[in-house]
Amino acid sequence: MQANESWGRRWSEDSLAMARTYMEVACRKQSLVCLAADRSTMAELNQLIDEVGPYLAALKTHVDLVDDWTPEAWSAFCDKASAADLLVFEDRKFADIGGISRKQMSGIYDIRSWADLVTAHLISGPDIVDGLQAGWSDVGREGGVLLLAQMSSRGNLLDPEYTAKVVALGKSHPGVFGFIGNGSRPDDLKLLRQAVGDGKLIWTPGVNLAVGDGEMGQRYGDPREAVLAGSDCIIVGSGIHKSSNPSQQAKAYAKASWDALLERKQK
Ligand code: S5P
Repeated sequence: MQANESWGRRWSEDSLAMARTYMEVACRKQSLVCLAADRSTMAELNQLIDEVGPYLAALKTHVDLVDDWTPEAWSAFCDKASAADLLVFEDRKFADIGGISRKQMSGIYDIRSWADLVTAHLISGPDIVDGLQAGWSDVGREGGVLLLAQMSSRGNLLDPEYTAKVVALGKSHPGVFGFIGNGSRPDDLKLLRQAVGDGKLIWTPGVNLAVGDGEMGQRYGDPREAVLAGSDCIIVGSGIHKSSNPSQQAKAYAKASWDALLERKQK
């Protein structure tokens, strides 16, 4: 199925190249799943791609939690992700002023050279998006920024007023790929989608086929409900990588998310 058919208004109203790239990958893979690859060794990370790569559209990393990280091993890992037709998303949650964020895209991890997407808080103001985009431009690459509009963890400080400001500033910014919303609360997510409109994507962590509470204050909602409420990508971590059968689980998340997109399209 063509991306414009599956994604409807989201496809026609979104103008960021990386957003369309994502929508196309999701169609090829028939999956709206981004795996939160929260593993701390290169061997485990590579194993995850081997096991579940076919069922994912993107891979979310926390590069700074890898114990045996080397530039060479990381580069091979990114090549492997690319061969598996996956976008690479570094969940760095940048939050500093624009100029420093630009520099933080380089440094030892050199995120600008391999990440297609990064997360940022907008607490320091909208220049952070320009800083991150400048980071990619510095190496002749393009990428997209996902702004944290909501969080899934209990007690977080991103209240509705803050969310509304992030959405208002982010939805008209050309460097913004979309927003992180809370997948554990479909009603909140529907409101977020109304505020965002169709021109930007919403990606949601806090999603698990087993709904309820996770570790250390994490909360979970159902993948289908999240997509029907307006999520364009479900970010799933432990639901896949801590399962006794990761590939079977990844397949189940892919099916739930893709079927929900097709169901949403009918509405
Ligand atoms: O609000 C948030 C934002 C993010 S990006 N809540 C989150 O849990 N995340 C990330 O999603 C978090 O950093 C982790 O990598 C993933 C959720 O993992 P899980 O194991 O709880 O599914």
